[in-house]
Amino acid sequence: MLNKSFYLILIITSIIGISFWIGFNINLLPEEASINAPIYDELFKILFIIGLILFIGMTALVIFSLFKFRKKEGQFGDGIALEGNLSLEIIWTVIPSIIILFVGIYSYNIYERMGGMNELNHHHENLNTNSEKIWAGINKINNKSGFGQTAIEVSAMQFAFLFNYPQGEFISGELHVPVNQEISIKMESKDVIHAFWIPEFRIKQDIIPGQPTILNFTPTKTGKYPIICAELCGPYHGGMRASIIVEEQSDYEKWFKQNNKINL
Ligand SMILES: [Cu+2]
Repeated sequence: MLNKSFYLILIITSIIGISFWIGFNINLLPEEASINAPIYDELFKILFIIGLILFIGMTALVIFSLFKFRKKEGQFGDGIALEGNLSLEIIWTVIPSIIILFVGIYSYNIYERMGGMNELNHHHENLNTNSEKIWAGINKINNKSGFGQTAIEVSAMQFAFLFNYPQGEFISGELHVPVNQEISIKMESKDVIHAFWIPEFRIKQDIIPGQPTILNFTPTKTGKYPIICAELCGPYHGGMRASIIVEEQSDYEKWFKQNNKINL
């Protein structure tokens, strides 16, 4: 008996150990290119490890059962009927409840740290929003009122994104932003629900007709990253993509000057 539980503990410990090792050493996500990314990835790692423990544990149990409970020679029927197992039922109710509760609270904490729980409707100095209500989004992480230095308006329509730079009064098909600076985007849809998603930044927000939403983020790496519509919005939804170009401050200013329609 002691032998049996010893092996059981050994197997469970090694499954947990292997899951943690894979979780911390194998990265399935694209590169981290904004200050939101490392925060989000913490949660992903934990979810990945929980998933691995379940997957490896279940697979091991199925393989074990295939051999252990094979039909024996001369065996007919299914054996004695079993009715209920209170301790087993308590275990498989309590453990998942604890896991779900932990994931829920931890997700809330991550969303809060990314600025998702911050008040959205204080003064927006840089955008002519008047008293327009912002319905949803991610605010600045430091929860300072107002928009970041670089304020950009995003229009989404079937099947494109357009980027309006109010400070230069021009519209671009590509989103250019300076690196290591807080960017604020206000998003509106011309038709149906779209979503603004940059996988490398780990941010995503719905764009809803008649209900403006915002996103605040700070890119940390220069480069070109995809902007993807993540809400099935029509037959060419799959082609609704744009690019965000994160560049050094000087390159960004050069690009901005080339496009600027004010003070020419
Ligand atoms: Cu779309």
